[in-house]
This record gives sequence, structure tokens and C-alpha cells, in this order.
Amino acid sequence: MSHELERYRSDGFCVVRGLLDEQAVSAVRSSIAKTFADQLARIPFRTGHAGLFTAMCALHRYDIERYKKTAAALWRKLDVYQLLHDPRITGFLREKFCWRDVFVPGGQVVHIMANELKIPGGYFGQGSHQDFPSVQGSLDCVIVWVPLTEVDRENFPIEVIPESHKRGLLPVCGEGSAPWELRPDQYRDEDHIPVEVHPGDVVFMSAFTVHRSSRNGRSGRLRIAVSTRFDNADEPSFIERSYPTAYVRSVSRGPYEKIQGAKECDSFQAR
Ligand SMILES: O=C(O)CCC(=O)C(=O)O
Repeated sequence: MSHELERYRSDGFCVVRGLLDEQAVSAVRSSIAKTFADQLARIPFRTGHAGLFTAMCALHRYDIERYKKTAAALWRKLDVYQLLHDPRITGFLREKFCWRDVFVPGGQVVHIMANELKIPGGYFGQGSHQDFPSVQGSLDCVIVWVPLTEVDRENFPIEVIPESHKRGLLPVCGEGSAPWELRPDQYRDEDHIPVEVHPGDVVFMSAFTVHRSSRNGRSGRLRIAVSTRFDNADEPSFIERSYPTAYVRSVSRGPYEKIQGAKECDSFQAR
């Protein structure tokens, strides 16, 4: 068994330092910065050549609806997809975890944390939870979490409970605004440890490992990470259950006149 797999099996997660290079990660940050700059150019506000955080803050401040739509769209960027499916990541699963055949259960996620970017009444990090209920694929499903910024204990790290994966599926709250969060009697705050990482590092984590977003972050700092999940196509129960996933794929095809951008669509085609 590889050293990495041994560590992962024992702790429920492992951090692989410098698996990706800083340049590959910074290219994704730039790609996201471009998207925010494109949005800022649509509102009567000029920041000049603003950096990523400044551009995000400006859009958040001057047009929160655009900000929310933009943040929600980021996971669909090809650059985000490509980073998370980089051959160094999938190759790691093949070489170190000995996976031969892989399913991708759902999409990518872009996690944004900054005091200045809180959505009033909306998402600001996740409480303690396990990911398996939101995947329901192979029992050895792996979460891959890639920081796009420096993440230390004062910049909203994820916090994990080592060895918690060994406890299997734990009871959840089942109600309230975050019904997937674990019942508070299932963990102690002090058992969580912050995962401090640099751009280029990659966190591999079991879908059963208890983790949460730390809400501990200093103002003026931005933490962005991207994540996805991988299912092992050769895990026997996954084969037996015929490759299920909790993700649902649907397309909302409204009547043509109601499709977003229908007017733009006509004039674009007529060019
Ligand atoms: O990055 C974060 O803050 C949350 C990550 C997480 O908990 C998850 O994706 O399940």
C-alpha cells in the first residue's frame, strides 16, 4: 500500500503538498478574476485593473444579484473543471489509491469565503457534516479539495476530524436550514483540526470524514477553493447498486419566449 493511501486510510484524509504547480492554480484564479471583471464592466463602476478580491468586493457591493449569479456560475468554467481533473490528480488516484476505473458523480464546486463577501441570509461555510449523503456512490468515494489561495487558520480553512470516517454514516439534524449537518451530539468542536494549505497542494478526503468550514477569517482576506468528488467504479457495492448517484441532472426548457436571453439569441443569429 502506498504511504499516501496508508495515511488516508488511517486519518480519513491526506494533504499532498505541491501535487499541482502554483502556475496552474494561479491561471484558474486569473480566469475567475476575468469573469468578475467582465461583470464589473457591465455596471457603471470602474475599478481599472482590479485584482480578484477587489473586483469581487466591488460587484458584491454594487450589484449583489449579479454577484450571486456570477459566483454560482463559476463551477461551470472549463478552467475549474480542468484543474480538478488534472492528470496529476486523477493519476494520483490511479497510482497511489490503485483505482483503475473512475466515475465522476456530479459537478465541481467553487467555495468562496471572505467576511466582505457574505451573502445576506445566505451561504457562509458549512457546519460539520459528511459528504457521503450528497454523493451516495462508491463507499470509498474521494473528495478532492484544491485551494486557489493561501489557507491558514486565519483564512477560513476547512477543519476535519481525523479518523471520523471510521465511524461510518452518522446521524444528521434532518431539519432546519442545513438538514445535512451532523447532530451536535455527534462531534466535539475541539476535535476539528484546521487544514493549512498553499496553492498547489491538494486535499484528498473520504466522503465519511467529518469536516466543516472554519468561519475564522480576518477581514481583507479571501479564501477560494474548488472541489469535486470521484467514485471508484470497482468498489463492489457500487457495482451491485448499479452506479447510483445523489446528483440529479435536469434541463429546464421553458417556452422559447421565456428562455433567458431569447431576444439576444435572435439578434446574434441574424448577424
Ligand atoms: O470549502 C469549504 O468551505 C466547504 C467544503 C465542504 O465542506 C464540502 O465541499 O463538503
